[in-house]
Amino acid sequence: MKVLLIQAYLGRNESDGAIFPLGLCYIATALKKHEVEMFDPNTSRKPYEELTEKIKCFQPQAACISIRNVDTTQRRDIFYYFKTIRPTVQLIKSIDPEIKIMLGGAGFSMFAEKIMERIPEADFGIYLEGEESVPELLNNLNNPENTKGIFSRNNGVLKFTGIRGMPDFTNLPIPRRDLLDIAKYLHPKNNNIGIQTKRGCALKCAYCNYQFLNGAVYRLRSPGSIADEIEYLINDFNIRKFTFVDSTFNVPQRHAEGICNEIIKRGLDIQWSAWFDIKHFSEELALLIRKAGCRNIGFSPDAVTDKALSALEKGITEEDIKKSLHTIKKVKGIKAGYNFFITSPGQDFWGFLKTLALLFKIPLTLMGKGGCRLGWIRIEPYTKIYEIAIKEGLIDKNTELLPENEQQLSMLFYTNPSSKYLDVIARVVLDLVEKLLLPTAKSLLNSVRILLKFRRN
Ligand code: B12
Ligand code: SF4
Repeated sequence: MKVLLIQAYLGRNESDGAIFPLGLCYIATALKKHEVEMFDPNTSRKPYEELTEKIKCFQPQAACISIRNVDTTQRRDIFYYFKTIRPTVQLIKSIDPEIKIMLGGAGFSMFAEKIMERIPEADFGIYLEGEESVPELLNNLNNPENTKGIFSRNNGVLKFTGIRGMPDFTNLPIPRRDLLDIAKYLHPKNNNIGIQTKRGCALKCAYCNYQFLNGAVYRLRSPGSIADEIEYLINDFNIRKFTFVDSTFNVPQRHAEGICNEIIKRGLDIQWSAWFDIKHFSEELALLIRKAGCRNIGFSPDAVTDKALSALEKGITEEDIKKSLHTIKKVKGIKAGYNFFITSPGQDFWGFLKTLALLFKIPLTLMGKGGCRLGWIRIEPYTKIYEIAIKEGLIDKNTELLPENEQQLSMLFYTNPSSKYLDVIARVVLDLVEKLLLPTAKSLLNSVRILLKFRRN
């Protein structure tokens, strides 16, 4: 069967560049018995026109749309990606109503039933990881009830065949990357090509639904197969920069060490970034990852005070954050970005001030080796923060977490009810810092640099 795999159109150009659709690469690899092509509107100048052309030319019998993000999750950059999905589905059906349309992806699974209701033109929805369910469904298109993990319609009535177990990730083949022009995803600053070394996360941060998406038990790939995948990217595409897209790269720590040792043993000349858990971060590990090519680390301590850290169930302390800063400062060649929430459960006035101070403290401590981003928690389904927000009266059980528009989306960010005024102050301060102070500091620094250069000459 001819199958067209489509990455959902985000509806705008992201300054961080388009993300290479790793999920679709896994699906494409699982469809080895089918004729598969891929299309990413996010790298085209005329997304809908080019999609139309692709469909007319390839004439697929099935189209799989990967809904990775539904929105930005950023309160200061509210944008609702989801609004492009129904027009895309309608466009495909208008070209050929016989094409069977399947929706899937992390963003889809979080709101599966609602999305199927809001897009009645979609034939099927595939819940969670799709490597086993998609090929099985394609073989049973007339009897979808035989495939677990599927939303389908029977005389217009939506049916769900029930949750299926997660695929055996450890033994999945290396995902193919040859169906799109990978060069379009190269970005001067970001590593938009991903490699996945594990699925699942055993940590339980209160705002995160990773356990719903990929389970609470780690499914690990062997260091050898990770290194093979890196060699495939180098040899076939000359890609030497990428991100490990795992929940956290360094948990379990032995696995991370094994991967680094394998990279070093094979002498792979690469540069990569990854998310790291602060608790399991040490100077020895920092030295090892640097030797293996790590250049950028993402940390998500999310809160500063022990009270807020404990309310977010982070399993770390303020002391752990300080230690990590010290390590990054000491180990040359690695940069780190820290993410925090302005207001979270357990946040008080003191914590709020400390959080704002980090905007300056982290860049100054790391002296050009990193920075800090402050944001708000987007209340997502299958999280503890959803329950907390209901308990605190911020939302109620009937609040729709898949909003209709950006206005409704703006109401889905967590703010601590005991410190609402801090929220307003934070937004003003952040605007001031990002729009005025930081640009001024940067241009001042540049002027000083130019002046020094001029004097030297
Ligand atoms: C790594 C990651 C990133 C990295 C990506 C780096 C890279 N080079 O790839 C970075 C940090 C850049 C990033 C950025 C963003 N991300 Co992000 N990211 C993730 C994360 C942790 C993993 C994604 C991944 O690669 N998974 C590995 C692949 C193999 O899995 P997969 O894509 O889910 O695909 C599987 C299934 O979903 C399914 N499937 C996928 N597509 C399809 C299609 C069909 C038809 C079928 C049947 C099945 C199917 O099968 C696949 C194989 O099992 C997820 C969380 C998660 N656990 O999924 C968030 C996540 C996808 N991101 C999210 C968000 C919001 C963003 C940003 C918008 C944040 C921001 N404002 O900057 C941006 C958007 C960037 C963009 N242009 O798309 C949200 C989306 C939810 C939402 N509310 O919209 C998630 C779910 C996290 C969360 N819970 O909030 N992200
Ligand atoms: S935020 Fe990261 S570490 Fe915490 S549960 Fe989610 S994936 Fe795991």
